[in-house]
Amino acid sequence: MKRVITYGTFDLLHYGHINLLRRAKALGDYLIVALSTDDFNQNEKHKHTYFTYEQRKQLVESVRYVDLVIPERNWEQKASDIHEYHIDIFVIGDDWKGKFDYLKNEGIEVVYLPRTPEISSSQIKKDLFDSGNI
Ligand code: C2G
Repeated sequence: MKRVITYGTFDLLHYGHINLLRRAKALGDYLIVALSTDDFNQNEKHKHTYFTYEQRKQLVESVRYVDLVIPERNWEQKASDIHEYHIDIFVIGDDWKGKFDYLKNEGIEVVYLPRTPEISSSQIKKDLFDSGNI
């Protein structure tokens, strides 16, 4: 049983996120998503999300590729998560390429997947604003 983990905010869940989750799951048998909490988004990632953690959790849990959603509370928890959840593969989009190579020291694979072009939560908000729909 190959266990995969990925991390993110996943606000305004869109097909770029789904593409990531689908490919991440395809690398193993069990996919955990560590979902950034509201505090972590605001204080560390400086992201203002449209949906709250609970709302984003409900959405991500409904994705067929996701087996478990846990909170991502800080930048430092990844190494301990890997041991706590017996992870074999860490996956994230290639906008983070190289940033998490240190996790290989925990004895796991680190995989950066190409991002889906032209879609992002901030782009959705901008397009809606520009179109006068909000
Ligand atoms: N993603 C993607 N294609 C897009 C948008 C996002 O592949 N068009 C991927 C990102 O690369 C990431 C995941 O979807 O792997 C979630 O995206 P975000 O919510 O923007 O994640 P981020 O804020 O980068 O959080 O500790 C790691 C951070 O929590 C990662």
